[in-house]
Amino acid sequence: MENILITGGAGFIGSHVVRLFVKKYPNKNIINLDALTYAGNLENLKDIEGEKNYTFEKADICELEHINFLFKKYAIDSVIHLAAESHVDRSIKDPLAFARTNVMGTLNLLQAAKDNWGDDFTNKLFYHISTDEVYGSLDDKGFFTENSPYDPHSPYSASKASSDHFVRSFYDTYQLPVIISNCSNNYGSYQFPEKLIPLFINNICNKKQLPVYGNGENVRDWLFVEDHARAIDIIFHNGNIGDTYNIGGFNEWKNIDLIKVLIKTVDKVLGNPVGTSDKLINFVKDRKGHDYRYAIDSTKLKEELGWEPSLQFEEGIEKTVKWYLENQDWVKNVTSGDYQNYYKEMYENK
Ligand code: NAD
Ligand code: TDX
Repeated sequence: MENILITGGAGFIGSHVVRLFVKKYPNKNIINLDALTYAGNLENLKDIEGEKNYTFEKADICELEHINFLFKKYAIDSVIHLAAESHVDRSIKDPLAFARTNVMGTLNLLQAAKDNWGDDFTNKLFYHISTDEVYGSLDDKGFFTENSPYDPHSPYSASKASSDHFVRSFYDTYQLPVIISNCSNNYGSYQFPEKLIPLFINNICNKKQLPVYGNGENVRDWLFVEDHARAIDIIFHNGNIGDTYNIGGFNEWKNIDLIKVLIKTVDKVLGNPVGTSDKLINFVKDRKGHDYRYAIDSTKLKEELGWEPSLQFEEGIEKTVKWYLENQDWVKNVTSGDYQNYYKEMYENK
């Protein structure tokens, strides 16, 4: 049986990828490796616990000896690498944590793959999951393509850019079989409520202010997380070794317009009169180095591998809002403890 190591599988996107692979491929062993940081939560995978082809290993990708041990223990054939520090605001406060996990952690995994796979890379693959933020910021025109130059601005995007470069260097230097994909902003179930969409859904439900950075004119390109997981499946199985694939939904929104859709949807689902939560919008100090616009051109993925997003945005947002409202235990669980300190420091003690 093929043994696939998925790192960061207890996080937001990783949990959707693990679930998809465990259910769709009963004849492949899925090993989920995750350090269970504040962002990792095994509750995200409760429905597949106990499946025969699924194993969880608590491990830190920065500990090379442990990673080497696990490569041997499970005779790992391929890696889908999602483990990372992923929140831009946290990277502004603590850039070193991002260099440690995103750069050194990725380099450790590459080194472990190279050392454990020896000279024979037949049926081996190191698939690295990255972000559109490595390409920097766009003005009102144009899109990021696979050939756009790297121009990261935040410590988060700089660390992801660096990890992408290390992945390519292992292909160029050692011919390690690698693929990279760079995706736009994801939304959907199990996203930690530090990111815009789950944070704002939760705040609207609790009648708390909605902190809009700057003038709210920044643009992001949003993709439903299950469409990202499907793209990862297709690229993992059919992508060209050495290639990069951009993943995005051609679905750009100014933050302020997106926030209005969120407010409308939450009010509708809660049965509130139209306009009830509009007054929660609160323009606050801008994020430092805030990138203006991200927009992905995913034509290559569509033309070469036949992937397309499956959902209209309003439909995806309604599904997401309902999920958060129906899963209040999950929300309460992840917003207790340390989250309260984070929230106070970010949004209240200013
Ligand atoms: P997340 O923060 O929800 O999850 C990250 C996971 O990695 C958590 O389970 C955490 O416990 C684990 N982790 C962190 N440090 C670790 C370490 N040292 N060792 C082992 N595990 C560790 O992140 P996400 O939003 O699901 O993002 C997953 C990946 O996708 C990241 O690489 C991110 O850069 C990339 N990405 C995210 C988005 C997005 O919109 N969220 C878009 C494009 C790309
Ligand atoms: O409180 C907020 N107020 C606000 O106006 C927050 C948390 C965000 N914003 C703005 C900043 C961005 O313009 O909303 C936009 C989206 O912010 P985030 O949800 O923090 O996402 P972003 O910074 O765009 O990065 C995300 O997409 C790319 C993920 O966090 C990354 O992991 C991914 O690589």
